[in-house]
Amino acid sequence: MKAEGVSQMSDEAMMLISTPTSPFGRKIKIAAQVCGLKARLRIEKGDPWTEGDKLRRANPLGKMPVLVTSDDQAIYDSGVILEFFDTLLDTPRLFPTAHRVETLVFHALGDGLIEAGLLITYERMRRPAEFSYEPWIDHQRGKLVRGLASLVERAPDPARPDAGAIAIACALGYFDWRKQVDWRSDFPSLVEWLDAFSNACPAYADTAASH
Ligand SMILES: N[C@@H](CCC(=O)N[C@@H](CS)C(=O)NCC(=O)O)C(=O)O
Repeated sequence: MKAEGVSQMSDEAMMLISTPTSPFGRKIKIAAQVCGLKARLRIEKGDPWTEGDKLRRANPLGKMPVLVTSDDQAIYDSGVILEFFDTLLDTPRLFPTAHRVETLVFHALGDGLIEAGLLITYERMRRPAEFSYEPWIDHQRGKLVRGLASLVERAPDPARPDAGAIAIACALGYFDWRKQVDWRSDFPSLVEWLDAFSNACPAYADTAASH
């Protein structure tokens, strides 16, 4: 699969390699609905832990999500896939021109929250308990606490499902599942933010995985 030279496509189908629970994959599923591209997506399950899995063939880093176009071009990571979706529209919706830099920063914050949460979860689930290193977990949790506190001060408009709001909503949904932080108790104003986002963007509820 080629990873370079992405060509503009017509209405052909695209394969999304992900899992039902991947928070980065959820960003893509929500964005596809927001952009009216959902019908073109065929979702295939990837497995980062298995040698020879289609995920590793599509992305040498073995990370999901990966989008594979009808002409067999592999596009990753999730932020690049979002940028790619925008190129298929007449007017960008995920990184709107009028708010592009602000959206990129909120998107980076959402991704960073997911990454820190993922590192905590991997430390707990993948590393044998006797090797688990609590200061590292605390270091990652610090990112979650500071990041969420910054969102209490200033968050993207929850009524506008752009890439920044989508990434932050997926981070909060991921913490609901894996409970790296008790964000609903510690940051109650973000509960209101997520409710408002969910009302404005039905794709959020549609993409909730049954864990
Ligand atoms: N920066 C990447 C991160 C993707 C990522 O870390 N995905 C996780 C699953 S949610 C994964 O594939 N982990 C397996 C691994 O890191 O080997 C993106 O935005 O797509």
